[in-house]
Amino acid sequence: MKFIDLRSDTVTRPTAGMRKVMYAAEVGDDVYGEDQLVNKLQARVAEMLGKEAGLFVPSGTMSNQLAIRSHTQPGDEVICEYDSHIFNYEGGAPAMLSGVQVHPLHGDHGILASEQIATALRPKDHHYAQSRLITLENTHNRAGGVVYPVSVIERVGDFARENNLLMHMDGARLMNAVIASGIDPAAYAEPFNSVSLCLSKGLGAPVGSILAGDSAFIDRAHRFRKLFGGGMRQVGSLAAAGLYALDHHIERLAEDHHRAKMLASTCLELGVLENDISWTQTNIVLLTFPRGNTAQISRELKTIGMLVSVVNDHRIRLVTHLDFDDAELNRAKDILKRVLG
Ligand code: TLP
Repeated sequence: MKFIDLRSDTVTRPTAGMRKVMYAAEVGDDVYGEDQLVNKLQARVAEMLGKEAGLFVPSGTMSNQLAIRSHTQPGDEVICEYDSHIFNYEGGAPAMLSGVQVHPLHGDHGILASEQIATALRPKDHHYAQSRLITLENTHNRAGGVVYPVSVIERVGDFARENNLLMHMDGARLMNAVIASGIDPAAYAEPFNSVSLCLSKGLGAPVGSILAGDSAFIDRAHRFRKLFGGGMRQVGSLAAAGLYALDHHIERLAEDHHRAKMLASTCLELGVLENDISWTQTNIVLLTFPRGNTAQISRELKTIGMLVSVVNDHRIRLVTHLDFDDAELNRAKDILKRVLG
């Protein structure tokens, strides 16, 4: 039986076209800066985000952690959202790799407003950790793929500038936000000192993220990439996959969003959609259940061919992606009705 795999948009396999460019890629040693495809990919993403430079790194986690390490000193404080990936899913790395303290705030569906961030700002007093960095996640994964309103980001940016704080965007799924809103990636990125964009989520590349920022920042991040063990050698074939993803897999994210909406409306009919359907804005659907049921439901879904993510004891996540087509959508709706109807 072929499973319908909705655990994440990271589960996609390179398409035939992508494999072809990977096979044909000319490679060089990127630690020497000699891999031309890596250089091209870094420059292309930096330009797309309106930043001076980019750095190819193995994962979204490394990208976020390099940003934190490069922006902060040990003992600083990083303000983030309570459900953010940085706070929940990166193994406590800010404490371990950067020696910083994380100050999480509960957003509204993952969205932090500047007024709320203002309440977290530490006084300039030796009792306190020094607030240094604000991180925002766009789209917000645990909130269900919610798109950050650009006006909210701009106000947070003004607040950060007025208070001498730096800004990092975890834009693992930034292109989903771009396609859902029609807003230019550079407009989203403008208030941020750094942006991390994943190629291995909705964009369908097998590996890699790009961290972008100004040249001095990227130079620092480059040093920390080496120190964290992320210097890579002949990775042009991975960069080729990333370039292919940028050429072929951005516009099509709209299909993933449409299929997510279709799944959400089935879940709504079944009474298990967590939020109002207007919150299903991109490729993530959150399902809600009485506490304690989710592991059992996930096992039942698996028995008849569907894989999902159990987020916790009352929430299941479905993520649509490149390898999930209309035929699978119809099958997925049937499976959901059979198990949850
Ligand atoms: N998210 C994964 C899991 O770790 C939860 C997923 O399946 O969604 N930022 C955000 C917003 C992410 O969702 C992820 C991956 C990352 C960073 C980290 O990327 P990787 O897995 O490349 O380290």
